[in-house]
Amino acid sequence: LADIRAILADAPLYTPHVPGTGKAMSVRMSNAGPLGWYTDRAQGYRYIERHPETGRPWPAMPEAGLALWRALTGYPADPEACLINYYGEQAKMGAHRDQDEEATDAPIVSISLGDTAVFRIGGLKRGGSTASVQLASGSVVVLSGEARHAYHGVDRILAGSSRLLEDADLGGGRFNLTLRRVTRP
Ligand code: MD6
Ligand code: FE
Repeated sequence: LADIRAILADAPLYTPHVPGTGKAMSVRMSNAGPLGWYTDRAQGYRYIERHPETGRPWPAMPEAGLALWRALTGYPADPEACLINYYGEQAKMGAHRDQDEEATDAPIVSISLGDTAVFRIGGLKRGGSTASVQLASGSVVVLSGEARHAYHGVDRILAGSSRLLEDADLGGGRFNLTLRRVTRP
């Protein structure tokens, strides 16, 4: 949490917008590492090297995240992006697949802090059967193999289920960090 606070002091949360419609997402985002995931109305989903509002390079990837990646994935290269998602009480994330990375063989490691998320995961095609999993604070999920390319999303946040972010200026909510290898090593 201290690492996240330091990252956000340099690279503030921004509101991403869906390509085409330009609709604001309910989740606010920032990144650490050489690359950061970003989306806006005109150019859509992509990885960029600088914060879209400050113009500064993203802050360094937190060492604790790197250590988790190395311990859990066995992937022969380090992650290049640590996407930070912040969910307020009303935020959610629609079903999607993560497919903006060239390193399609690399797992994605997810770390959850704060309020519990009702996470939903399905299969490789939209509209199949899905499973609901609660991700409480401290949960770490590795999506690898076929699951790396499965549809998933966050139905809702269980507001008040954790006190971890209670006295941050955010006043509650949830952080989810996802570590990603973007380019092919
Ligand atoms: C979230 N997670 O937990 C959203 N993506 O807030 C994701 O979208 C996600 O957990 C790829 C791999 C793991 C994830
Ligand atoms: Fe995702």
